Amino acid sequence: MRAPVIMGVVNVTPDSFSDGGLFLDADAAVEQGRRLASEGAAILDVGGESTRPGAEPVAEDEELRRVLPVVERLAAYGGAPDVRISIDTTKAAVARAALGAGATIVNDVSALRFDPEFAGVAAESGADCCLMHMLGEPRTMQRDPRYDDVVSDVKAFLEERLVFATGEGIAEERVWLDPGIGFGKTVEHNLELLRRLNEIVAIGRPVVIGTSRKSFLGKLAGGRDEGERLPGTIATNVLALERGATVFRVHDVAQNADALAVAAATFRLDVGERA
Ligand code: PMM
Repeated sequence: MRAPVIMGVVNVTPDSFSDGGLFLDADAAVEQGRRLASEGAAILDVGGESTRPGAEPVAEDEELRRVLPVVERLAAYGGAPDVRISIDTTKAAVARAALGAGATIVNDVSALRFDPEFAGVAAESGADCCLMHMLGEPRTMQRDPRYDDVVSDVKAFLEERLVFATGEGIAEERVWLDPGIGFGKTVEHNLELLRRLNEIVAIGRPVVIGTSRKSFLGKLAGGRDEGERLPGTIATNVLALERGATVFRVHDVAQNADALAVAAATFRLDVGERA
């Protein structure tokens, strides 16, 4: 089992900051990133395209316009000495530009499936590369998702993507895997993946888990709104740590960091180790 690493979410989408206006959005995102780093995030995950259920794709130039200034400024001074920047994108051009601006991790929720040039960009850069499972695409993924056995299906998918990635020249030790909580999954699918997360961990690569504020937590807690899902988020993260997850993608860094510090100390893990 590895020490937990916290990845703080920095979404630069029009709905993520209420002020409106691009300049304000960038300023707010940078400020948010620095705060999350000071609260204990070892990684800041910058994203300019919403992947929520039903979300429409964003054009490449618009995505670049949103994320690039934020990556540049956070990479120059992220608010903590050794904070790393991750770019949450499915587009090779956005990944390339972000890596050029100082990002050292690519987080592709399509696991190299949406853009044929993505794997090459990741391979060339030597960046760490997170590959996530998603059934279908964000616009339609929550329409009646079905699996034979969700854990075996997701595991087989991630194993296949790992083989594909290494075949494209991405070093195996650079690959992280993510079961994609909420991406084409019912409440029961998400719970089964958490319950049997050790089977995904058994692939042998670091596992990233992103439950933060997701809708299944609201449903399970009697209909909680997004801002009221932190206790549910913490419960899932502690369980995921126990089952061997390494990277925890969260919006509320300080509170998750405390919970994971206590859980990690109980498991005798070295808390606060950087990825
Ligand atoms: N979830 C979202 C976006 N990017 N990346 C990874 N690796 N894992 C996730 O679970 C994940 C992700 C959607 O969440 P948000 O809209 O709250 O950022």
